Amino acid sequence: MRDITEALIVIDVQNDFCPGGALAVADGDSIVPGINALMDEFQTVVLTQDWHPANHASFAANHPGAEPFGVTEMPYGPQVLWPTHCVIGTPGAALHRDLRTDPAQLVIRKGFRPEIDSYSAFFENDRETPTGLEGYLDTRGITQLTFVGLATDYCVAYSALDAIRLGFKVSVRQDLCRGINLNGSLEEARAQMRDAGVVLLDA
Ligand code: VGL
Ligand code: ZN
Repeated sequence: MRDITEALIVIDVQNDFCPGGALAVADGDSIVPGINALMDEFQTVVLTQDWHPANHASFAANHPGAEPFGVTEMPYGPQVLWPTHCVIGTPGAALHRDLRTDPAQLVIRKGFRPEIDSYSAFFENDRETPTGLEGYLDTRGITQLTFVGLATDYCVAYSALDAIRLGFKVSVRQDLCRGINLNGSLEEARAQMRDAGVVLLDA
């Protein structure tokens, strides 16, 4: 069993990011058994869910003439326009049916404001509007985080980089993550995490 100061953060293991989903990550569901097993090592487990209203600004469908996977400019910077995904209350937004949820003490939902996307479990894409996760971890005395889930190059990487910025010790189990890899985003995210001091682990 890991120390009481450690937590496992399971990012966005939702149907829409798994094969058959609206924003499917190749092999996304293959990490579920390994994540389930890893939960037994941690005294604190947090799950996150991407959780968007239908009119969300990150959806290409809400930008007339725009195609999915294009980029637009938002007040907070460039924003990839995604296929409509993880709409609040839909089956695509549900956690994968085989993912264990009983060991989790907290489920954080993010991206629920129509006008701003949220990749990170800590902050929305303006990098300053908090989700509340930092306060939860701090007040519970947690200082070391292990990240797993989907997608390596977006929500996992943004979360891990914010965690470093906030002063946590951070590992990413790469074997228990899968990436979208849009225009080389996977290699870029790995390099950014490595440079920031994230420990990149494999099985
Ligand atoms: C994600 C793109 C859009 C993710 C969420 O979970 O990595 N990626 N929304
Ligand atoms: Zn999203």
